[in-house]
Amino acid sequence: MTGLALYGHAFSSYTWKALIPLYANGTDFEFRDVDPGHADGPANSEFVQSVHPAGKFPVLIDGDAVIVEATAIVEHLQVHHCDTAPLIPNNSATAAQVRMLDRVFDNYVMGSAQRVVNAFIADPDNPDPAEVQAGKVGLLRAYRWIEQRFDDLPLRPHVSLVTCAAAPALFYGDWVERIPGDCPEVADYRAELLALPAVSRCVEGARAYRHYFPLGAPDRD
Ligand SMILES: N[C@@H](CCC(=O)N[C@@H](CS)C(=O)NCC(=O)O)C(=O)O
Repeated sequence: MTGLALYGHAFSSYTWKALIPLYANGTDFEFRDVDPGHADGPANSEFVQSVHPAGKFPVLIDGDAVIVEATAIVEHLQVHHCDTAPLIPNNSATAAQVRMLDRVFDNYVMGSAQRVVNAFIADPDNPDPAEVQAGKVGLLRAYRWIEQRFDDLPLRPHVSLVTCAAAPALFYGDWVERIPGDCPEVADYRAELLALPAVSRCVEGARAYRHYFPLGAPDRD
């Protein structure tokens, strides 16, 4: 046992972001489930509340170290637990671009999807139309930004920090607002990501929780 433990939920996009590098590197770790239906769920949630500045997951424990924020968890894994799959390129100019993409996927793909999801959580029968519209417009704008720059961006090789951010963001983003026909590279990239063993393991691990998706999960993927 390495002393590594990840607090999170199998359906949570940001938990996937931490699970993908752990799975890709075959890292030994304990998953501490925060689902209320899990025997330790309430205690695990309480722990997350006590250590995260906003009470959010994932949270990684590595011996005495507590690491919060999914990007920081990936960076920590790169430094301390990276074996076969390097997560941040050695070339510092490429690494800067990788970190830029990480922000784009978190803030403008996942962040836009989250606006719509949050509107449905707040009022499932009457979600705030302004929030739904803003989230969907934000998603389309982000998809097109990526599409237009596709060949110039370090989206590959897998599995990098970009893979960790892009896979959950495009998986759930597409459930909120489908990647449109004028973004074929982004649509193909999503399919490529979902076929990666570490990502597919997350998709399968989350399948039992699809009823949690506030907009209703589509019958695909
Ligand atoms: N910026 C955080 C976002 C984490 C986040 O939003 N986690 C969600 C699950 S995907 C969560 O904890 N939701 C429950 C809550 O906010 O109470 C990160 O990158 O780790």
